[in-house]
Amino acid sequence: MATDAGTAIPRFPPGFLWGVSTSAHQIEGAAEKREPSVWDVFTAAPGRVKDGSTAAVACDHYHRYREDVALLAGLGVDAYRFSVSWPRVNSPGGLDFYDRLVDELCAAGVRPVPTLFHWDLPADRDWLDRDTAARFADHVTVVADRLGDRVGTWITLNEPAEHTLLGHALGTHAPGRRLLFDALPVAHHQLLAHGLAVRALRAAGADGIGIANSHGPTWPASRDQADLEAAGFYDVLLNRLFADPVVLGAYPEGMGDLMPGDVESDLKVIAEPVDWYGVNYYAPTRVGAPQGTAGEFGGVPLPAELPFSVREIEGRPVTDFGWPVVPEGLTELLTGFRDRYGDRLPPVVITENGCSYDGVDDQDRIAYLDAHVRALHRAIEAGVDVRGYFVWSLMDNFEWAEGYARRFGLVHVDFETLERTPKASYHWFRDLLRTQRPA
Ligand code: GBH
Repeated sequence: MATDAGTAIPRFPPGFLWGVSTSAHQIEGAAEKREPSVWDVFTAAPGRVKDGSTAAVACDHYHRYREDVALLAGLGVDAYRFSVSWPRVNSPGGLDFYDRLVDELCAAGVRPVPTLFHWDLPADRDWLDRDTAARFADHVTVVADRLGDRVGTWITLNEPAEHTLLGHALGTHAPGRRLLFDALPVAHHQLLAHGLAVRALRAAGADGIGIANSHGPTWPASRDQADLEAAGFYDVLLNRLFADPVVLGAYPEGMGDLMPGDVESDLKVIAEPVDWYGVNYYAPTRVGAPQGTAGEFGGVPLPAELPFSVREIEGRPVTDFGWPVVPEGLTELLTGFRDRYGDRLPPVVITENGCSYDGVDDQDRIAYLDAHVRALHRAIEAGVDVRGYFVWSLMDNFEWAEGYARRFGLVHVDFETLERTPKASYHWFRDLLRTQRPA
């Protein structure tokens, strides 16, 4: 994979932002100190999470955030991407937690980068309701008013594509709906929420605003017309449906007609200019025409009636999750974005990249990250304006429907004792950051 491993990683441009990411529901715990989210309701029902676990305690970051900020400082990152739990902000004293966290980060010299929604919707809200978009903007205003004096970089939403697909189309994530294509309003309402959030942030005097969308190249299974068409449709559904409205102010051809409400006027809100565009990258997807089974998406079996099928990418190492390791997919994705969106594409930040492997001596994670950082540098050399790179994740955490079985962290967490142990990859990333900016 990393054929050039061993030679030094090239120097990134001055001011390039290095960071790590987490999300509230996956690390905080202290569930009793906040209102329930759709994820609390979802995981309370049996059979939803593989190991039967919940995020009631998770990494207990709510109580251990000082220790975790010390780990960030030891790593030497410029920035820390975390998420603000909307149900916690709704609870008495909830915002105080983020106030303390931001203070601690600032004192440690780490830039706070809050995401305002990372899938933990208050249990009494619903993305099928248009009104949720407006209520989200209210939440954003409350957070910005409180933290805005110390926060200069904001993320509206995390991966509305995955939240739509897994949560509302396939039902393997909260809230567990299986609406297939009837889930499309959930995508539109989240995009509208994004646009309203950008406006709310600007009104609160904030800038440095972006979104974190998940993207990966779609590889057609063959050059046959049927495979090309199926792959094209998949690409529209998972990539362009979420990038085009934000970057171009338009839905891909035919998709706007499937969305609710006054789509043209909503698109003006959705296209509210952002300062940068966040990309979460894990792997490409190989897609062909429908066949007997539709394959899997990130380990989730797809229903056979879909107009495409996801095929295995052969001849590649896979992570513990079974996802193929394809670093050059990151270069391809970013140069493809530049070619498609041209001058309309804002500066890009990689807001997530990482892999699940077990073990504290995680040489496989080091190989993955090393190869992806090099692939990112190649995109910069090819002229893509990339301003930052965040590893998913700072520490092992609650990996949604997989429970605690998948470990994405640079820091190992023992979920019995909650003890944190930096892995080999933590030391590797720390050393990389040192060589990227010598004294
Ligand atoms: C992100 O989701 C989330 O933002 C984060 O909360 C989560 O913990 C993290 O990633 C790790 O899962 O089957 O090879 O085609 C990303 C989810 C990543 C799921 C790419 C589908 C397809 C890989 N997506 N994946 S593959």
